[in-house]
Amino acid sequence: MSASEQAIEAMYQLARQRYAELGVDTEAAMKTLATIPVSLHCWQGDDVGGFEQTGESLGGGLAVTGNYPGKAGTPDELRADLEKALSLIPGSHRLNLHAFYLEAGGRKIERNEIEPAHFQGWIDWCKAQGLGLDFNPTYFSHPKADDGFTLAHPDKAIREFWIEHGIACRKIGAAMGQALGTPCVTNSWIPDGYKDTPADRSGPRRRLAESLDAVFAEKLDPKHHLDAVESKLFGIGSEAYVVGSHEFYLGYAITRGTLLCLDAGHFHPTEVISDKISSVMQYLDEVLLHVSRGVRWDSDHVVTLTDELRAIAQEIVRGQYLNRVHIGLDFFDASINRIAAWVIGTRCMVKALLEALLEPIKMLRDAEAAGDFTARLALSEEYKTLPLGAVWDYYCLKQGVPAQDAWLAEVRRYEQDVLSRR
Ligand code: RNT
Ligand code: ZN
Repeated sequence: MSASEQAIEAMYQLARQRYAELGVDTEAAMKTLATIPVSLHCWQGDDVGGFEQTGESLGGGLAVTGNYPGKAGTPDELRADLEKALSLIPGSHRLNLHAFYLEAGGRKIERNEIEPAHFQGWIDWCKAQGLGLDFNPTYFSHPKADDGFTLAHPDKAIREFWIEHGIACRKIGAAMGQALGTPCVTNSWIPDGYKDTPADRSGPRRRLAESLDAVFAEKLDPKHHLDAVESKLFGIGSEAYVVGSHEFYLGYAITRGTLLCLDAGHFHPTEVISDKISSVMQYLDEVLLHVSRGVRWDSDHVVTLTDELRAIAQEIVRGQYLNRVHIGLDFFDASINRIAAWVIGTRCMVKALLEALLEPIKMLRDAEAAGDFTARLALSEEYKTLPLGAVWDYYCLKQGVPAQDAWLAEVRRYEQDVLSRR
């Protein structure tokens, strides 16, 4: 053991004692943590570019700022970058893929004609890496999405095209789930909306419900495949009206039995998804989270250990929702090293889950039940400075990934050896 490993071990033993005094078993927390997958979004690695190579620029009101060198330009590069990132993140996780990351051997395949075969490379790689796979239809960055409408488009032919894309994607998701032995969550997000005040708010929503019903018409085995629908408050170019609002999809998910996807960046700035989880769980079997960080106009900054991230993790653990909440990430930043962005965001998510698992919740609940709100506030403030970092470092060590900031040197080395040569 190196000196720094010895220090981590010693600090952990003290931390373990401190948590034990509060009735918390750090070993049990780490054991549970190792079973919680986080779905890493492929699109952080190439600025939501995809591999269709049609020259189409990023659409759907999505924007990635920055031009940090070394962006992945091929599936092999993206996989190599993901392998590097995953080697620096403790635990075993999942990959979240978008449909336009297909591998078609240089041929142009229309979105409504994609098949599981176009994702075999990803499936094989995930199998080799021990990763589960999640999937997303790509309803943007396409000429048929250029006027801002897809599934809710007034033109029936365009709606049909996108319905066919949705159906194709569910088949692909089911094939992924079957091949990997873990259900694939296929999440539908569409950009549809208006920049300015609509004259008809209802028509597009009626069309969206009909289109989604057509997409989801075929029942798929939940052992292999789960559907999710994702709402948004506004996007660039859809500031006044988004067809797929929160109320729209909450109602849709409840009545149709799909998952609801809550993206942390898709609500009013003072609204938080941490408060929504326990509400929607009263009516839904399962939810998907897109853990993100909204900053002013942007809904997709790299996840950091904010109060809201900690609250999200607390709600999942406190509510005993670990088997009903699928945790996915959704951010994109091209102004810093893209692999570091994945590592920072995912390590923060896992760290927040560890903090939640280490929470002396019984003390807080007892105080609350006794009506002793003084103690509830006093203790929750004291618990904020429990030695989480000591357990986190030890967990990284035990999981065989760099502890503390040692991962950054690995990213720098990779940048020098691989990224700077692209
Ligand atoms: C967009 C949604 C959606 C996308 C990805 C790329 O606002 O959050 O989840 O970020 O599908
Ligand atoms: Zn999202």
